[in-house]
Amino acid sequence: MRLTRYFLPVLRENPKEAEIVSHRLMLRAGMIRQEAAGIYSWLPLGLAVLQKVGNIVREEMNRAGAVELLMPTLQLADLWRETGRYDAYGPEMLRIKDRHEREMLYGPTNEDMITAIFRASVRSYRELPKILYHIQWKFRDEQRPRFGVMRGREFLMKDAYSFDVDEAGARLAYNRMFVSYLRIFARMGLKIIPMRAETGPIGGDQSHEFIVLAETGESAVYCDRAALELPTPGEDVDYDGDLAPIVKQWTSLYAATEDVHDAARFEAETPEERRVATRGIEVGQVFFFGDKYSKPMNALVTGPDGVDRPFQGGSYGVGVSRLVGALIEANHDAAGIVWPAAVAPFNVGLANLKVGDAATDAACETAYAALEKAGVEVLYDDSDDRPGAKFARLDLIGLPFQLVVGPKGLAAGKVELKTRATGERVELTLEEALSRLAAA
Ligand code: 5CA
Repeated sequence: MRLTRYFLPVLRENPKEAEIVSHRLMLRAGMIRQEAAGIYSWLPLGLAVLQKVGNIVREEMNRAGAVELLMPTLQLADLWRETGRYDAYGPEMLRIKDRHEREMLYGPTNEDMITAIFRASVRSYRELPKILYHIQWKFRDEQRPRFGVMRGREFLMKDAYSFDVDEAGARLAYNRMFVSYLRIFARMGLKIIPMRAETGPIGGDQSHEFIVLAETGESAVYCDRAALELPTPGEDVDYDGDLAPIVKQWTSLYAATEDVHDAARFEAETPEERRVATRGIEVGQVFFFGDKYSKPMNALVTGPDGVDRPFQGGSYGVGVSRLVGALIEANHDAAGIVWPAAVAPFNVGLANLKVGDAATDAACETAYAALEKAGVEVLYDDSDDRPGAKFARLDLIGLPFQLVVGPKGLAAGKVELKTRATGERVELTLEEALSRLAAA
């Protein structure tokens, strides 16, 4: 992508409304624009990251055997009346009427709708187990939307739903999703800790929140430092095998959110030097809720014994748009964002230090074409801004590598390759630089 063709409205000043670093950097780097409280446009750079995050979630859901579908954002109130949630949900639910005065709502979650989808076609335990998911915008009219995309009103969520004939099956589905979450966040370079949590309006008797430790997080959390060193299951993890030992390993150390924290237990179970009391960002939450939705909605399956009973369910959410903010909280420095490669909007920023200089332009065009051909995503700064402005902008938007091409270096046969995370710069021939980037 050529910068002169792109849309990257970076801000020079620090926006006053931004209280935390990720919000400030997302606004400054031209990733988002606020349209109303807690409602954002995703500008091209922000959208590129949002899509990378969404794709990692999708790949890992598919690997774990979940199947993607897409449900609408707008839902009928009557559907939610079947489970009693239309009245229970309160002012966080955005209620709307269509032209026929039919009551509708902008979905804050989809348990009720997926249960209706299931009820319409599944009859027998032979069709189970199943896990269905979608990645769709949600709306929750949060009392205090804040911190940019971290607590928005409109936000992108991956929500998965599991269907099993009995509780033992549902616990297996929970484990599958639990392990897949460990992989999702590790692939993004995030250290997370699963913590016991309350179930809130989703309900059920078992739940874990997946928490990124961060001082700017919204929840107070308590955990054992040793959890940060646990191994992530590999790509070859057998989702049809026994996942209970992995889940047990990750849930045996003390880790709890404020709502369920038990100070006496924390002290008894955790050696003092390993006790961490800090704050965290909840990037995902998994719930086992049994027949909470299937029972009132009469979504029955015939078991092997010939008896019909409500299916046993769970739901599994990932805050896709919140993750973009959480990733910045975990990856930034004084100059700006430092994207982990897996979610970077481009791999390389190519800076032409003297647009109009024939040799520099030619070298940049060669580099640009070669990188694109090698499948390396590159943002080519072909603007006529001063070098200082180019460097500052590239540091701000945080691409993993900067390839800097100027007339002086070229005269000596060299370009400069900078690694954003370490600040390391090396002088190389253009060919060397290109082959390093193609291999990175
Ligand atoms: N139906 C269940 C799971 S599928 C559910 O709604 N779970 S949830 O309420 O925990 O939300 C799932 C994830 O969405 C949360 O872990 C969080 O990362 C994200 N999320 C929730 N509310 C917001 C919000 N207001 N802004 C941004 N992300 C949010």
